[in-house]
Amino acid sequence: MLRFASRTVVLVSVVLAAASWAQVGLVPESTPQQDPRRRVDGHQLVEVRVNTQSQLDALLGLAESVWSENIGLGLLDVQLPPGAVEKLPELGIPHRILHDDVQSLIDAEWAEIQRRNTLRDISWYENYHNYTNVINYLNTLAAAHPTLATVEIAGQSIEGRNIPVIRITAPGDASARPVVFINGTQHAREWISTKVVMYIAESLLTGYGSDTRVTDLLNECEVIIAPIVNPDGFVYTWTNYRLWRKNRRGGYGVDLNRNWSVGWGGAGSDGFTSSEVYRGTAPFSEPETDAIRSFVESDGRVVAAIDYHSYSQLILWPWSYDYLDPPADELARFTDVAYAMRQEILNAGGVPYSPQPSYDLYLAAGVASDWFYGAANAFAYTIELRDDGFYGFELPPSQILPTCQENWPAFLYFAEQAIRPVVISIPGGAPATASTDQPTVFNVTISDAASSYEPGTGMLHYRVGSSSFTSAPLTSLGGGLFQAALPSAPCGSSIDFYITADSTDGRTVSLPSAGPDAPFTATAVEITIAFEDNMESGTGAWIAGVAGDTATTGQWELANPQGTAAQPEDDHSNPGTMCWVTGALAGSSLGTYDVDNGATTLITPRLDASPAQADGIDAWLVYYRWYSNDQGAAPNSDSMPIEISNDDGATWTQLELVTENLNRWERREFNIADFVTPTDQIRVRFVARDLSPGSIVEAAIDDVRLELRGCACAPADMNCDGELNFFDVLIFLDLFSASDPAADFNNDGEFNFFDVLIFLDMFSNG
Ligand code: 0X9
Ligand code: ZN
Repeated sequence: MLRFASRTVVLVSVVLAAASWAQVGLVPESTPQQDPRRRVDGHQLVEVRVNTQSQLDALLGLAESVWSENIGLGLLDVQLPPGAVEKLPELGIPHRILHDDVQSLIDAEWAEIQRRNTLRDISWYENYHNYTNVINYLNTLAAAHPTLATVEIAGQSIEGRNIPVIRITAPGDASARPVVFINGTQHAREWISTKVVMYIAESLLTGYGSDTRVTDLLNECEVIIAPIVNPDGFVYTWTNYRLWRKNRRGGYGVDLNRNWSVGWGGAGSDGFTSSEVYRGTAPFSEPETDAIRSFVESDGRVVAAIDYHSYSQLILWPWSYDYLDPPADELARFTDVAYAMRQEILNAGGVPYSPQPSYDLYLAAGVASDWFYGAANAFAYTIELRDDGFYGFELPPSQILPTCQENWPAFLYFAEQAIRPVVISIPGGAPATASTDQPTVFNVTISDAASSYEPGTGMLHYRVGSSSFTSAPLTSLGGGLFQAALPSAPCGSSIDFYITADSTDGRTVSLPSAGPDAPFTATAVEITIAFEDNMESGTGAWIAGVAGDTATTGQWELANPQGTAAQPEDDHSNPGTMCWVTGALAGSSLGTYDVDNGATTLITPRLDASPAQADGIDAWLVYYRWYSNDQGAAPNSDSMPIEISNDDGATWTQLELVTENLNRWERREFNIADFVTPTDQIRVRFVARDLSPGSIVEAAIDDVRLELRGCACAPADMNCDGELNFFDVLIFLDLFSASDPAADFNNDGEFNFFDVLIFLDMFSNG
């Protein structure tokens, strides 16, 4: 049972009311008189590969600090003191030096911060700022938006510094609005996290009233942002040691992200004060974590949270303290929203962030996001910001703004999804083409973690050409999975569509969110199946295994797979049982028949895509794939390249590099011309590989097709003579008055004004 402590919240008097942003950005950082900062001259940043626990133990004895996320077997970034790197060969640990002198990284960063301090006209997000400056900037932001924001103090650190939070919501009574809580800098050295959450605060404040999504969001919820949860540690990184992680308890420090109660004391935390992951003497023994806990509990409205860290570019969901997943519907929601956030980041021109369960990285007991999810019942992620390890914690000031900009749309999406009760997604992506003679079927998921989906309200809305929208209910396939079917339509016509679902409290959620104002669009095309194999009738001309393959188990085979936690029990075809799979047997453990010690290659028969060289015809490759690499001792260290050749296998071009671990069949389709010129020498190969010992790799392929899609004649070219003229109009009118299906341009079974409209539309648009 949770104990909800009540706490009086102190309103901070807001200062600097009239200051402009630029002024605040130019407040000079205080430079200590005599520089007491600890130096780490000669320390090296080294990438190592540890294969055994005893190697890991020896390495941890040598290392000053582990920088990478992954404190386990496999690849690690470690900071080594002078002389340590020479000991790696005798321990049998292969290594690569990433930076020869960590101090020079720190010096370069400091020099750049000083240089930028002298620049005029740079925004607050183009340089790092110290604690005092952050607090001033936060107060200034609130003062500039007094109807939207208030700053409060959640509590004090061990050394008595304030832990501020800013509440942001639309004017009016906010007491019933759900709260989205985000924080930065639990870990002192992860400076970028403070910048990102401040940027989110400022974007919300400036977007209210001008950006409809922000306005809607703040009308519906309150966002609470704690930019610096660990003020003492943060100050210490500025004044004493740049690479300090923990709080300042006793001078040795407690890792605040091991001090939360859920799973406290377990794996990936330590009872020794000297450890980087020292958990403290009890859950919430530290005033910093306790302040946030009681703030959140006394508020009582938090429904979603993100704890921002750096680095590694990851989007992590629970659980972190053990190899456990949330219940299936909540897991689907975590997975879907995380992949959508990744896409938002990419769409903003950002760098790739990998979505995955926290435990995939390593177990870490007592982390904030487990507490938010497990104790506060919130939809909670940990996000590891830039970079991927080149600069690590010393992310150059030039990357602050890009990191903020890429994370803002991901946050906005997250907050919208988190406060809205129902989340709709299309797992394989919205179809880009539809058929001229049969419905185009695709899957839709409606994730319903909050049990607030109103059954039966899932709808597909579509229109052919510029007619009005028709609505059709989705067909339930069970477990939150639905099927939608676009109607067939005349070749070349466009079909706009969107999906909606209602929540039990009467709200309608739409995908895309703007519904009819910005729908998906598919183009109707004639589809000729040039090749199709559901794998039910033998291996045919498929090639399983090539010279150079190195896998010793789990080679590709055509079989009816035995289901495990990593591979499917059922193939994809219905009816059917057979698919290509990497070792079909289940074996005694997950690691028995997975891919081990190298690569195994599967190549399709030679496919003829040459008709696609004609005008208006595209050759599309369609397949269903299964991939799993998120279990075992070194999860997510492998990937499966899928490549295409147009010269019978002499050269290859990548179609996709599979890393998703959705543990379900996924449909993928590619327009071949986007990758290689379509020829009659097309082959596709699937390379499942285990490059990292200890990683479980399973893959499967089914239902491969080559489809030729296009329009032989323009849709209004009724006699198909390549010209649009009076004769086509005549033919159309004839067919129309005879109620011939060929004149039913919106395929609704009726012959009316809309069909004429669509015909005329197509006639005038060619
Ligand atoms: O170890 C942590 O606290 C976080 N990584 S960091 O490098 N910023 O310190 C990650 C915590 C998320 N949970 C797991 N990775 N299990
Ligand atoms: Zn961290």
